[in-house]
Amino acid sequence: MNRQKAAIIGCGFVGSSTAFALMQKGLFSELVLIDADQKKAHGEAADIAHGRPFAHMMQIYAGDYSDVGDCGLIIITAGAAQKPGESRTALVYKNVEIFKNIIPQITAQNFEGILLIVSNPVDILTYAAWKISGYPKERVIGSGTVLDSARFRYLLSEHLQVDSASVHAMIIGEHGDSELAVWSGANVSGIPIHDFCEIRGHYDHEQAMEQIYRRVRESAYQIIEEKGATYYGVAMAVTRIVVALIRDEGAVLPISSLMQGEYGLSDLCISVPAIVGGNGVQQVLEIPLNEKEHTELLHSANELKEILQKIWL
Ligand code: 6V0
Repeated sequence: MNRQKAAIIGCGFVGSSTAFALMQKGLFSELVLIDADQKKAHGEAADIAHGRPFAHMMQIYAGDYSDVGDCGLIIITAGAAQKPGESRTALVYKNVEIFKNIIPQITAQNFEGILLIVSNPVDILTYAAWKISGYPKERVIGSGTVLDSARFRYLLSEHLQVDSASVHAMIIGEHGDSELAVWSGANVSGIPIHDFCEIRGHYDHEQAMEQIYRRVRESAYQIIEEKGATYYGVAMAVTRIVVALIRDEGAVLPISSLMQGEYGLSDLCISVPAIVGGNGVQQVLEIPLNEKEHTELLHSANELKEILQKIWL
């Protein structure tokens, strides 16, 4: 296996933006782009390759499944995307069928690396990829609520006028309408969020919490309404996960992975904080949640379970 070689399957808005972001990180020496529309994959590869003199040495080219066997990482961004007003779960049947086509073509190549799923609904498709591939659970990761948590930290940082890197806060659960904000653990450099709000002159906690959470949840809908798709934010979120994997960081990120008893959940993929390193998911963490948050997490898991019961894998 060549850990410096990766593939992206699906070169639409999200796949090509991710390739562009990865080119600038200099993590890989070889990046293969695969799409059902080969012409598109070729065009995206050429466009990004032309920026190489300003970035890092990396071969980027349009390929096919015969190129993925020795990859250390495959990122899947193929599939239908949300239309204005459409929920992520509405994509499920179409995209599960696409995964039934893609995953066996990967396993046929004796791929031994990590599968990183980005297509929506990401928690359902991460479970589908795990189930169809038969790979160990640590090797199948969904981008989960890494993007939602970034949106959350960004909005909190705007509210409080501090650097978003100093804001520690997470969205967990489904990457979708039933996700929840872990307010009980949110802090700015160790100062509990409500205390920090007061330091910055904000006392309207209930109202601000509701508004910020609503804006996080509605971000994708709003952007899709305004420009048709979301891709730069997710490309940066995916790049963050890839850095953790390739540099074997042991970073704690709210990715989607298989639950086996954590939080009382099992046999589904959902986003909760996990330690992410070179071999994928090193450990799922059970962070402290208050009663309301725990109930909301169980509700979110139930929503996913209901969808899983309706699909055949
Ligand atoms: P897009 O621009 O329509 O691109 C999808 C691409 O997939 C197209 O180029 C298709 O040709 C290709 N494709 C379809 N079927 C196959 C197949 N069987 N094999 C190979 N390629 C195929 O969509 P976009 O890039 O905007 O979105 C891609 C997926 O990412 C969607 O499911 C989105 O909902 C999802 N997103 C996930 C996010 C996350 O945080 N996890 C965020 C944003 C979008």
